[in-house]
Amino acid sequence: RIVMGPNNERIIMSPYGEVSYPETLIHEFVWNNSENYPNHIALECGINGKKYTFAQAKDATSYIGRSLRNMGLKKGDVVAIVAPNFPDTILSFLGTLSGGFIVTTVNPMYTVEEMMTQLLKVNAKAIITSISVASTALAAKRACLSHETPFIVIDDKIGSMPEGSIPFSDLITRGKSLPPVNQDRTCDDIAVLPFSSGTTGLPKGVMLRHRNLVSNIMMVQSSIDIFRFPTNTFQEVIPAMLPFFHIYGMNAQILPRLSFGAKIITIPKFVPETFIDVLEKNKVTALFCVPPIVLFLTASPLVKKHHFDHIHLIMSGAAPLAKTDVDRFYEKYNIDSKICEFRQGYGLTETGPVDFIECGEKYSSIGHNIASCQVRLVDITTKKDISTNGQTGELWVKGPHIMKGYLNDEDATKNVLTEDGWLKTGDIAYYDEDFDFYITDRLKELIKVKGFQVPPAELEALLRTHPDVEEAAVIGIPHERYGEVPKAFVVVKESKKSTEEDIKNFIKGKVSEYKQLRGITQLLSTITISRGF
Ligand code: 4UW
Repeated sequence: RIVMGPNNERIIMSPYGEVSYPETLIHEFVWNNSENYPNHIALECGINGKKYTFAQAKDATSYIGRSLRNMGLKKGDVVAIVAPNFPDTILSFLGTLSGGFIVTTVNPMYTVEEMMTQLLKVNAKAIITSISVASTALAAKRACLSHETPFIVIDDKIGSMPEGSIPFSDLITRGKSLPPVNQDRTCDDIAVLPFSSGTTGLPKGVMLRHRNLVSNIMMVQSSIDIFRFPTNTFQEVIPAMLPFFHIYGMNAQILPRLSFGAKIITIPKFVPETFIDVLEKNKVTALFCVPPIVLFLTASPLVKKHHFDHIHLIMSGAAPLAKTDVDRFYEKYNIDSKICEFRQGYGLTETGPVDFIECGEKYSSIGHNIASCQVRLVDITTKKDISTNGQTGELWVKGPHIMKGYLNDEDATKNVLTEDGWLKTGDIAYYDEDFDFYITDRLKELIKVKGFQVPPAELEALLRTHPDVEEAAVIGIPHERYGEVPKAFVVVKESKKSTEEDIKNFIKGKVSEYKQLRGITQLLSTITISRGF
């Protein structure tokens, strides 16, 4: 398993070998197999039942691309998609790519200020949003983009769209009569710019090429046999409650599963009753979760044994999975762990995202590196490769799935990507005698709340804009349900009178809910104010 590199690096190769993947653009790859099942449902809304077959979805994406070109957008322009999970959100994504553009996915929970920051960093040339988010997205657009920027709204509820917006459905109907777009992009062109703060600092656009996304899907697929292909009598049915804007929802769940013929049932927000309703009404076959949802499965009285009757796979990722939660799950429902398997994945936005998947029953492990993913474990003080199992070091990964770099940020790119292609993850890990890996800690400045990124630097910068604040530092502290929550240490200028409550309120309106220094009772313990140095 170990190959020595030219500079004495100890490279841990994947037990699954090397993967081959097609030189295909991601939006074409997704429909690669669809001619075998054109009339299967590809996308269905878990709220209103709106559906598209594979044939309809594929055509719709082509029409969307044509319409965007027809609006004057040019090859390589960036389109911001700011919408919760709907079938049309996924079609917007694939349609934008088929028009020859780049997508940046924006968290629809963002405040106006957070959206503006991202829109400006990517120089967005169009926005696609949904009615529920439209007023925030419009305010952000008005504040930072030109008046002519197309503002397209997913229009399931007719009549409540902001003035001047373009109904999303028009893109599909008008596109039919427009000429097809020449697919003159290569696999090395950028496809998507999701945002990540990486190992330090503020969120940055992660430049993922078509190649990164396609190779990563095939790296997973050729490593582990988790997924069943459709037949005349069987189709995977997968609820999609993890947000599409985040790389896990995007390229570890929705796009790969769609490309292998699954039916995706979109859930715009994880509301327990909505989720249970989807489980009741559908023969769901696989669940993609973050640890708080695994906890929900084990703890909520709404979840019943029969909900798992057709489920053969439960994936978890984006934050550490507690073995006790998995044990409790099997105990509570008395389900055979060989029939309904738990799998933990590990990865990063910067790696498109999957690097590791656990395939046995070591539930606290992230398992082996997947096909074509090379790994090094580097001692954080000596900077030499770890040579024995059980010792911790920083995890480095390499392969065809690694990002090109951070958009317009060479320094940040150099900090994480070495010249010979190794990505420093900022995570601390060790491996056991079977080369199963375990994440033990984070070296980088990142807090994960329910699997979502909360960059401490962002909160610290905001706190410092408060007139009474002298200095501020933010860390993550463990939280029973969310994994971690942000805690601030704030030094208030001498003679100033701001209270914990004032500072909490100051932050409140400026960042999305999950980034806030939390709840009143928690706040007393999550924010410590000391006066003067
Ligand atoms: N255990 C401990 C884990 C784990 C973890 C991620 O927001 P990002 O950039 O990206 C993600 C990606 C999630 C993901 C990848 C592959 C996969 O198979 C899967 O689930 C099936 C999910 O969240 O945050 C990256 C950071 O999140 C932490 C770790 O610190 C990493 O650098 N992280 N997965 N299983 N920590």
